[in-house]
Amino acid sequence: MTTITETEIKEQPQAWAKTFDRFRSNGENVRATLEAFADKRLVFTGCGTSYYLALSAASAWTGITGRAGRAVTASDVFLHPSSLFSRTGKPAGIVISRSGETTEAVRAAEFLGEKMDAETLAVTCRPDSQLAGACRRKLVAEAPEKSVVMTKSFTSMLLLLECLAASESSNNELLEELATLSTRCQELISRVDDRAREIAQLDALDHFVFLGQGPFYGLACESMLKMKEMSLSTSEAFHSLEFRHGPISTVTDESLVVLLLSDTAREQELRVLQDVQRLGATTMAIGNDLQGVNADFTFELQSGLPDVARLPLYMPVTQLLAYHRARHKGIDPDSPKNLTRVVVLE
Ligand code: F1P
Repeated sequence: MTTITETEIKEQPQAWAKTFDRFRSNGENVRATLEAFADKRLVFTGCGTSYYLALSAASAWTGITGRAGRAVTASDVFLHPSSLFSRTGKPAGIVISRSGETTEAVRAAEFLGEKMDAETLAVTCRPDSQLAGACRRKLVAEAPEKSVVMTKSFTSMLLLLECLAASESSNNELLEELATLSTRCQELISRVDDRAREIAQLDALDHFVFLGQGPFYGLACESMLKMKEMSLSTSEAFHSLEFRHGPISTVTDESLVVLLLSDTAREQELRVLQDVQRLGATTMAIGNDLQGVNADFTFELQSGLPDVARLPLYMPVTQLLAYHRARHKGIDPDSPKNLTRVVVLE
């Protein structure tokens, strides 16, 4: 019996194609947004999954445009602004929220726009939301979801922000690479689903660690959150090399360490995987050109794309791992424990 969550994970190819097409037909709005953002320091913000999206999007924005972007939690924007913003110069804020109704995200947008007179852009799946109304501009991802946990909305909004960065830097080659992700995702999901389920059904595993550097760290955090939200498993995320600086002490033979492998830091990242393998962990690598990689499980993306162009492709693998783990434990991913679709505060 399928679920809403599985359906939406497998709808990612269509969501990415529609999101990309909507972006390309939205040229005037994109140009106006980029003009408003010119010479501004960009602050990416959100909550939960949308904060982890902000982490990856800010890192990708910096790598693509050469202009500094940073990610902060929406709550810190209005609760600890002096710890975030310099007293001189105005940032521009990109506020990310699937629902557009998360109180902290709306409050962050209002603080940026009203208290700091900053330019604000809503990135959301709901064009008619409070957030869209609280921001001066909006970009919409074509990824409406019924599920509580975010899957296609995360990757579609990430794709949207990468398209924005590619437009900012007039990088048409990157835009063309991003246009191919939908087809690549369709092939990937059909190729990896069964193996993700087999691994998720290994009862010997009970501790899940996701590792990533640079723009992959936000993806590692989101993969950790999916595993927690859907399967209620012990799950953690770290910058890959940071794992040696203490958290590695928790590795046992029940650990599955998943490396979201980059090209940029490939050799150093693979050494971490060897270290944890020597400690008895089961290891998994997701990335490009994995022939000869010494890991218990490898998920080859077959993308041929550079790091920043292939970021969304990692997520269906870890989403399916978490989804199948939940089903194996008899948990309904459509009704995650203690969670609601939107966190609304009084
Ligand atoms: C943010 C969020 C989700 C979480 C749950 C509650 O939602 O924290 O990340 O999985 O659904 O809301 P949004 O602001 O992106 O709508």
